[in-house]
Parts: sequence; structure tokens; C-alpha cells
Amino acid sequence: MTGEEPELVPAEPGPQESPGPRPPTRDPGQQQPASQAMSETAADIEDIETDAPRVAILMGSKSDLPAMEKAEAELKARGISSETRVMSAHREPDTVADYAKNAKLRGLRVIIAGAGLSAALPGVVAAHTELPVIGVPLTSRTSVGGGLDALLSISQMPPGVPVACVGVDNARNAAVLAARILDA
Ligand code: AIR
Repeated sequence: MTGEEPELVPAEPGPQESPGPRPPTRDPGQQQPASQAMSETAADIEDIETDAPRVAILMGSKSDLPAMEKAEAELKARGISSETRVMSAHREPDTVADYAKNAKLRGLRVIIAGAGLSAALPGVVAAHTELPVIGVPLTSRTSVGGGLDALLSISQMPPGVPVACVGVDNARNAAVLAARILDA
């Protein structure tokens, strides 16, 4: 060091300057809890604008496509991006679990899931994700009670694991509800 040390003066805002919002004060010795950091990161991810689909349209079989296409058409008409996948909770349980577990991190915000008969798909998806799940009970070739089998399978979820349930074969309403959830 040479000469005199300059005197360190705290910067004062000038007449035109405003000090601006203060950053939150945190004791430097105090660590941010990991859970808080993770939820802040998740919130940041949700805020990122991307072309990634915001709504997933799932169905238990290709035979469900004619009914479930109405959800896709409704979302498209509203300018809401979606992706459509066929996966069965009974025939491909691991695929369904993996998809549901990754859905939120991939940027999806709502999941629509349609199935007929013993329609486990919406409930299994809801078991693996925090995202809102809208179930569509579907009629199928061997339905009983005009789709009452699927309606009860989807709507009678146990407490703590909710699935919203629209009317039998009413995939369009699932899309309208998804749009309302997204405020889009
Ligand atoms: N399903 C497929 N895996 C589990 C269920 N519940 C449903 C499909 C479809 C019905 O079984 O969602 O509505 C008949 O499927 P498939 O493939 O035989 O036509």
C-alpha cells in the first residue's frame, strides 16, 4: 500500500436517484433453507415464457382418440399449446408414472387424462404430480352403464389426491376448465 488510503464514504443517492427497493436482508451467516431455494427455482421456471406445451392430453388407448381430440381442438382454438399422448395406467404403468413425475419440470401446467372402463389413468397421474389433473370418463365398446364405470373410477378419488372430473365423453369441457385454470 502507498500513500494515504482513500476514505470510504457510503454512496448517497443523488437528487434524481431513488434508492430503489431494498433487497431482502438476510443474516450472512444464515443459510437459505434448501426447500425455499427449490421452491423459488420452481417458481422461476414457471415464469419462463416458452413454446413448450402447457397442457397435456393423455388417454388410455388409441381407441379414445375420437373423443379426446375435442380437447385438443378446443385448446388450439384458444391458442393454448398442448401435447397428446396415449399411455395406459394398466398396460404401461411405468410410462405413466415417469411422464407424470416429469410433467411439472417440463413446463406443463395442467393435465387432462381420459380413459374408459376401470379408468385409473387420471388418478395414477394425480398420484405422481402436484399439477391439477382433469379426468374425462369415456365410453368404450364394453362400457357398462353408459360410462358410469369410468365416471366413478375417476371421480371417487381418495381424500388428498383430487382429480377434477367432467361429464362422460366431454373432453371439450376438460379443455375449457384447463383454460380457466391457466387464466388463458
Ligand atoms: N383402458 C386402457 N388401459 C386402462 C384402461 N382403463 C381403457 C382405455 C379405453 C378402454 O380401456 O382408455 O377406453 C378400451 O381400450 P382398448 O385399447 O381395448 O380399445
